[in-house]
Amino acid sequence: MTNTIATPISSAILKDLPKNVKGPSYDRAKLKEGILHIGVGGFHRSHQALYLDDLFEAGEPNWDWAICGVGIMPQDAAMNKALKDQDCLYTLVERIGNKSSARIIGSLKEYLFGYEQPEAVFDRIADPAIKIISLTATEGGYCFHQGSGELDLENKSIQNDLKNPQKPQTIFGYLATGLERRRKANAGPVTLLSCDNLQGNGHVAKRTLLAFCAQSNKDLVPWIEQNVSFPNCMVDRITPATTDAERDFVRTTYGLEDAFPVVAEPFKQWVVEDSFISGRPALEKVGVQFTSDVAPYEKMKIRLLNATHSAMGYLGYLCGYRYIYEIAQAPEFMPYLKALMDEEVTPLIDNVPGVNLGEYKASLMERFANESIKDQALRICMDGSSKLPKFIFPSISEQLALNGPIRRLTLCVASWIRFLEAKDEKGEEIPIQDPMAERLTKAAQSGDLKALLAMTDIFGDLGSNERFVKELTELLASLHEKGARKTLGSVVAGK
Ligand code: CS2
Repeated sequence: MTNTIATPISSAILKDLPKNVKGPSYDRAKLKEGILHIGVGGFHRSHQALYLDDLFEAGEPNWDWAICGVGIMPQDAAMNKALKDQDCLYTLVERIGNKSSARIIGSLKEYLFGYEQPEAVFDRIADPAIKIISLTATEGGYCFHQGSGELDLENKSIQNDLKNPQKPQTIFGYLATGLERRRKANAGPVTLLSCDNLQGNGHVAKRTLLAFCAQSNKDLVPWIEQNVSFPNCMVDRITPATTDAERDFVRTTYGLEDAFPVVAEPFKQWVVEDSFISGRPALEKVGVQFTSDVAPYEKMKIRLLNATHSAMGYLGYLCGYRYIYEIAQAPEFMPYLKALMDEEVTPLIDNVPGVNLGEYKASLMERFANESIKDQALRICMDGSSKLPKFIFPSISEQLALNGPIRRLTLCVASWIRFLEAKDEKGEEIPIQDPMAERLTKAAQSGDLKALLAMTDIFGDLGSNERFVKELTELLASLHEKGARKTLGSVVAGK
């Protein structure tokens, strides 16, 4: 913490911002909420909220698409307080090299803390002015079983929501109660736009929501089928978690006191399937790509960017690195990451219209190496139980079916399992953040690989593939016997 005197963010400072900070030039009072967004974290605020802010800057007739943000997790209390204290304004800083630019984003008009006021969220879902409900619920937030692909009805939070529809814990409980109210109020159709890193995120959202409603509100199922559209989309922007370092940076560089700024890389991308049942903002004016088939973009992004992130995160952490840029710049990692992308993932990627995969991969390596955003390895290592099944396992399964190479991808799985043992090579504790941490760490520490792989809700049927199990066993043994660096060296050497 530094002692610089800084101006707290609020509407009042917008007319007199520091010279090096941009703010909304449009009149926020004119904005009306047309989008309800569940999951207002760093990513939503660096991505969707920015695109809308850009759109409002572009002028009329777009004023009906402001965002009403919603937080449903107890840990959203800090965001709730920050946004309420700051009139829903926050600083978005883009950083690369020694350049940075800051801007106050005005597209978020209101924030509802559903954890404390679920009724307010249900009512807003039923408000006819809301035409789009968008989601960043994280990969785990859709609660589906990896083996069957179906909603996991055994999940404790899902069971809570089926029993307590007025005090839900998951997106499904909020959506079911809110949409039931919308149906009864005759408030019209609505789009449910998932913005999570899942292939076919719209399909997943539809399948899981309908499965939930089949248990909770049967009559709602046909209404949803006719009145809700579920576009798929690919979203991309590397956005580290906000820490005191970002708050200090905003204070010292821009003279602003922001309880929850967000720092991101300059790159951003959004490719969206154009199926919005109740209309949509003209986001094509500000760089969003609308298309009829998002699948190739999603697959490319998730299997290359997110997968390589995971491979860097676990193994990099075990090697003693704490930031993604350090790992991306480490000479010993480069050939590993390149071979993982080129040999094990690229052959699985279909032609992506307008994209040269070679250039795409080179740009990923540059983005990973961005040292000024200081993306944390531990942010990437969070929630492995829901990330690996989406980012890594599908490529392994597809390569197994082709009898293709899986060594580097399997090293990522072995590193994750070694990471889950929760003690590093120096005997220091590894902080595991995963809703399944207890179960996974117990199995990883007992060295019972069979028991781990038997968790089909995570591993699907990978545990029954002999070749995969053999390679995983070897790599895990090497991580224990030789350590992370030497194991990386042997995999790079083709051993
Ligand atoms: C990361 C993503 O969490 C992760 O594992 O790979 O958050 C990544 O930074 C974003 O998807 C980039 O668009």
